[in-house]
Amino acid sequence: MKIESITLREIHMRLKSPFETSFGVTQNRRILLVEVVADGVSGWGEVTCGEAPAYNSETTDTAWHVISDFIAPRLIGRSVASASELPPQLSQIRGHDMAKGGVENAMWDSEAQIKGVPLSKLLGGTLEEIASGVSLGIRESPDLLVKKVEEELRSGYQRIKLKIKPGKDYECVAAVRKAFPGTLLSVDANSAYCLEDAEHLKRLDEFGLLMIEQPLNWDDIHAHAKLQAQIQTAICLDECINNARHALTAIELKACRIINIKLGRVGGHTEARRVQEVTRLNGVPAWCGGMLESGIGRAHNISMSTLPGFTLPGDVSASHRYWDRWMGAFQFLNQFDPRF
Ligand code: OSB
Ligand code: MG
Repeated sequence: MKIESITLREIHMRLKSPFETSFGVTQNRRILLVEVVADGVSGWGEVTCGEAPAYNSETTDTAWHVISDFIAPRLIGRSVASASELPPQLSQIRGHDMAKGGVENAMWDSEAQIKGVPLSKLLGGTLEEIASGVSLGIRESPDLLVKKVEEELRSGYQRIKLKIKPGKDYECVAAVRKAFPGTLLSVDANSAYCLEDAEHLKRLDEFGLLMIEQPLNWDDIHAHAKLQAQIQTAICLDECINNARHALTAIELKACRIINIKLGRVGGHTEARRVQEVTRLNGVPAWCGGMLESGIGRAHNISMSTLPGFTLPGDVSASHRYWDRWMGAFQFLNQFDPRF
């Protein structure tokens, strides 16, 4: 398959309502879509970084720069037998995994179309149905949160994840747990705590949570190992895991008992599949994380979630929870909207 062209497009979409995490509030998204044409066939991918370097170090602008100036020039004109050959070609570019992932995943889409097989099957997916959870941003009050959880459970979601931060943790979780004693419930701190908070985090043990996601520093596997030894709730690592080596390190150090796999964070389908293999071979449950993607990123996430290692419900909730179809189109055409 000859890579003929790579086109980057920035689209602006406004979330139906603000999404608050411990690192900030997101309302207006600047998303990069990647179109790769190989053998005349167009494939699409999405770069999943945020607008600011708050979740990890990448941003919409760093991805634009790295794809335009380093990734695309290395790939255009090359021939590959599979999209899985792209990562070695990009290994001299350190980091920028979300930028790389957006391009690689577009190539996987081209390959699936050229070979006439669904992407999920091309990746080696075996599941015919996947379970879906939802991620709920931080709310004003525990009451509002409970109302929201009720609504999502009525829609059929199989796991509820609550974003937490210091001051918005114990009472919120207590209220939800009291209202829904049997629900599969987890929390995500996005690195809002430090090891000295271990006693405080231990208080969450009483709620029988499925997991606490990334409580400590975004790049500190060792500290999570120390915390996991002190709390009963399973730690799930998100930000800390950028590749299969990190996953193995975290498992061997007992820094977590569950792993969240995000396609962008690990640099695309090829590495995501390896991370999934490491978790599966070590008996560690994995699930697919989300990054408030548009439908293109979400479609890739869903294909990935059919691999056999994905044993827990993922953050693959419906696009209509975040996006209004008409608003999206409007923003796309109005690049000079003052809100951006
Ligand atoms: O940590 O999982 C996260 C959104 C933005 C940045 C980080 C995270 C999230 C989510 C959203 O939890 C999940 C989704 O896309 O539905
Ligand atoms: Mg997370």
